[in-house]
Amino acid sequence: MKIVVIGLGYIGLPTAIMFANKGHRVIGVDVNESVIKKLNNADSGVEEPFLQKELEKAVKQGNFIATTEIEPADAFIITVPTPSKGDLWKSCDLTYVIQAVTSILPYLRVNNTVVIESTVAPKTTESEILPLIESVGLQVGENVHLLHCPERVLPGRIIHELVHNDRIIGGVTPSCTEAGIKLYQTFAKGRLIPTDAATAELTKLMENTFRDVNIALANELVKVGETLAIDALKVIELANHHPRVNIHQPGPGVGGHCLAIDPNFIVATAPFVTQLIKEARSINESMPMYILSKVEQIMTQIGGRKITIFGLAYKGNSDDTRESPAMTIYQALQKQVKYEVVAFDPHVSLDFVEKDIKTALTNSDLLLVLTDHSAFQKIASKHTANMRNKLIFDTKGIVKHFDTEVSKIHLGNMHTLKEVSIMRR
Ligand code: SAJ
Repeated sequence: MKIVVIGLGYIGLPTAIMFANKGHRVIGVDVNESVIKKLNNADSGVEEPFLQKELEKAVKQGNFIATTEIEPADAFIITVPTPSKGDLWKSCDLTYVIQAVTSILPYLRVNNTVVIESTVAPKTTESEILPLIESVGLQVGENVHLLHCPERVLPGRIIHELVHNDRIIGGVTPSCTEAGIKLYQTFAKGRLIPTDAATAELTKLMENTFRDVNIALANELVKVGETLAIDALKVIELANHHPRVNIHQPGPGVGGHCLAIDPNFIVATAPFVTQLIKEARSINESMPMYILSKVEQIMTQIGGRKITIFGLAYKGNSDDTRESPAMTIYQALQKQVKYEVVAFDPHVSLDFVEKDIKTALTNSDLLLVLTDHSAFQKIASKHTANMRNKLIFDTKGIVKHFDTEVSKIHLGNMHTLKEVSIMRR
């Protein structure tokens, strides 16, 4: 089969490679010339386990070619980004999807399959994409197949999860679903679950919304714990011993390109019946401000000046800073002239990030942990020795540092904040 994959990002590229390594001829299309060049030289350019090896295999066997030009194929898979629009409800911006679908129209032939993998608002495939496909004289469900087939993979495990996760295959008609199952079963080992396009779209959005709402519950619990002087982290730990309870972890907010964006796509399509989703979003969005107010309180109490931020990525062991609450907090503190703010993140290589952990912490008054990178578990006395005030504010519950000289504030003991005093070295 010949397959064109449009958008060679963190989903499109591994998907294209998986098809190629199952013997399909895959044409990967992207607008970014430098990405194309790298890929044709078998350089994936991203840190993702097994991807580089799989790409090398696909390029060597001649089954994968990257280009900026579309060409005729049996199947077209759209994996372009769908950011949030700047409107009232932060609805789904379909610009790239529409551009991608429009670009394949001249090449569409009878019996082709068109897959929208990009995350989209409910009913988009049927109401926005179907009319485009049919504008060239084809009939969806009759002589061309159209479906929504969302991805569910976790960065860091993309290759494994692409193959092994169950997948929702949502055709606009049952024959479209069948065509989708035929296509994906060439590499997927998980169950391919048939449904319709709109159900698939809402399912994908609800998966991420479930996590967003659950995290909001944990974040609200932190505020309750502070008010009642009860350790919220302990409450979560104990509650999760119940066999049917799984409260997520609180933190400085929710980042990334999925949880912070997808719930709004549901709200935007049904704004008057989505109070809980909206409230969860606003609780999670309030967290950077909440953390900032606590930092302010601490710094005032100790008369501190230098703040060292550990972690800018939106989640642990990732270099991704998209929608990162840590970035929001860093930027807000950075604007305040009364503070000297230094950021340290072993995964993020932005210009302003301090690379030397010792320099980052020397004369610091507060070590503010905003990301749960595994490396931060190993923060030890040798790192904190040169701090001016030995104080750690760990918003992710990751630091295991044991040293009676060091005070530790976390989201379970916020009620003790007023007792924080100067711990000069
Ligand atoms: N977070 C918390 N507390 C938690 C879990 C996460 O505050 O208990 C925060 C993280 O720190 C981060 C944000 O939430 O800022 C999102 O992290 P995540 O690991 O929950 O999710 P993503 O956005 O990296 O990936 C999600 C995944 N969805 C689920 O696990 C249901 C992934 O499987 C999806 O493929 C991906 O969204 C996507 O593309 O939709």
